[in-house]
Order: sequence, then C-alpha cells, then structure tokens
Amino acid sequence: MSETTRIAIIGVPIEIGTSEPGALMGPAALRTAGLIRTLADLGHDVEDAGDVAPDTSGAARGLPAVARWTRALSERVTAALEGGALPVVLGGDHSLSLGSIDAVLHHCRASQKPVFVLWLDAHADFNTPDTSPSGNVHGMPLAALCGEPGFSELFADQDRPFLDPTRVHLFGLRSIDVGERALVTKARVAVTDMRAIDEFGVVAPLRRILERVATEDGHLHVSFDIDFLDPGIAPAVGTTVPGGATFREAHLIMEMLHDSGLVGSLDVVELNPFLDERGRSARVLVELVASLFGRRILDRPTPVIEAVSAQ
Ligand code: Z70
Ligand code: MN
Ligand code: MN
Ligand code: MN
Repeated sequence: MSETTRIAIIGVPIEIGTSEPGALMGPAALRTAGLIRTLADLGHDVEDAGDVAPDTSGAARGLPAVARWTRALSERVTAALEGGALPVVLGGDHSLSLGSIDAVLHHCRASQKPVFVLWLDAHADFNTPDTSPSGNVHGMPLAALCGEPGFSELFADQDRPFLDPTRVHLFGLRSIDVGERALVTKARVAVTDMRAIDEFGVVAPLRRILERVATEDGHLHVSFDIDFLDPGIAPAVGTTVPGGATFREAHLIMEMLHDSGLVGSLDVVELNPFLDERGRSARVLVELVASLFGRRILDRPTPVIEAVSAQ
C-alpha cells in the first residue's frame, strides 16, 4: 500500500467556455463512475467539497462570466492547498484551469516554489481574444495565465503572479490555430507534440520533464483534458481530434506521475457525458486517475523503473 494523500475533490460544472453544451454534467458523471470511492479504496483521505457555484447572474457568457468562476474556484483551491490537501478539480470545460492554476500560483508565490504545468491535451489552449477563431474561452486559459494581453477583466488581483511559459509543457498536442502557434513559439512554451510521442514514446519526454521539476523542487500541476486520449477510447468530447493517446500510453503516464511523487494538483476536464457511450469515457478517466493515485498491478514499483533509476 502506498502513502495516504489528503485529496480535496472540487467539482466545477462550467460549460460557458465552450460552444457545445454538456460539460456541466462532467463532475456528476465522474462521481457516478466511482471516482470518490475508488480513491478512498486506495487508502486516501478523500473529502468531496462539492461543486463550485458562483453567482453568474447578469453575465451569461464571455470573459466577465468566466471571471466569476475563476475567482470562486481560485478561492476553493487555495483553501484546499492551505489546508494541506491535494486538490482534484473536476470539470467542466478547460477554462476552469484559470482558477485552479491561479490558486497554485498564489500558493507557490508564498513558498517560492516554481510552478510547472503538464498540459495533457490535443490543443495548446494558448489563444487570446485576438487570435481565437472561435471566441471560446476554453481555448485560452494558458495564454491568460502566462500574462498575454486581453484578459484584464478575469482576475481579481491586479498584481497576480504569472505562469512562466517555459515551465508549461504541452503534451500530446495535435491541433493548433495559426495565431496561437505564433504565440506558443514566441513564449517558448515546451512542447511534446503527437509526432514526438510517435517517434520517442511517452517515457523519455515525460522522464525529462519530471527530472526538471524534481531538480528545481517545483510544484507540478497536471491539467488533463480528456481529448488528450484517442476518441476511440474516450468518445465523450465535443470536437473529436483523431490520433490521440492510447489507454496504454495514458496509463503509463499516470503510473510515472504517481511514482515521481511530484504531482501537487490536478484538473480533469472536458468530459461531456451527454456525448458518452454508456459511461465509457467517465470510467476510463476514473481508471487513469486511480493509477495517478497509486493503483498498481503489483504491490511494488514497476521493475524497469527501478532498474533505470538505479543507473
Ligand atoms: C480551438 C479554439 C479547444 C477543445 C480546446 C479549439 C480549442 N483552438 N477545443 N478544447 N475541445 O477554439 O481556440
Ligand atoms: Mn483543453
Ligand atoms: Mn483539448
Ligand atoms: Mn500500463
């Protein structure tokens, strides 16, 4: 049995960052698929803090409405971190990472820990209101967090800490917009795209990322967009992007993240249960989160990892 972690589950039923309705049911579907019980059965101390419910009257969509969610979630994640718990934020669309990562940045500013983000996603989510072809805020959170212009109305704190784009690692990228691509390159965001994964597998690139986080004694925030996975194993997404990660690749990533002991916070986003097939996608996500929190096949580290790290 591995160590007990205090986990705070926070649901964020937001879907105004997308144009496809249904993601607001994500937290409910993940609970229905047994997420809480699964983590508790692994020996963890799990507190379900319920769903964030900001007052959004008077601002139905767009940045002013997303701002209410961002502020409400940032407060809840801050409370979890300050209480020594590991926040697991259930979405909801990817605009919620504005709130979860804002909280991590504030928390780590106090402790002077560098913040690293592993963005498991088919997309870069690095558009600004200027570059976005869709206007959907779920395609923009990383640009806003990294301090790109156009987002002043989002955050309460005028001297908020920014995310260092060179400590953001896009992993699994296979769809990017033209203006967004220029921003990602200019900001020197780290990228392991699907081509790199096809050439080198997931192990070598992920091991380099984890080594860097460990060397700099950083906080690792993992933001897991379900469209990182191939739609064949996780169909519950609005726009499917072919060529995603296999279950085996994703599973191995989760096992390596667990063994690293570096993960300090997690988002699980973009599950649209309305588009699922008999709960398949929600169940796959629960399986993967269980592996990130220590479920393993045998009750010892995978031999190959020990062999390699002993060198
Ligand atoms: C596109 C945009 C997106 C999903 C993120 C797509 C963004 N780059 N789509 N996740 N499913 O509209 O900004
Ligand atoms: Mn995303
Ligand atoms: Mn995506
Ligand atoms: Mn595996």
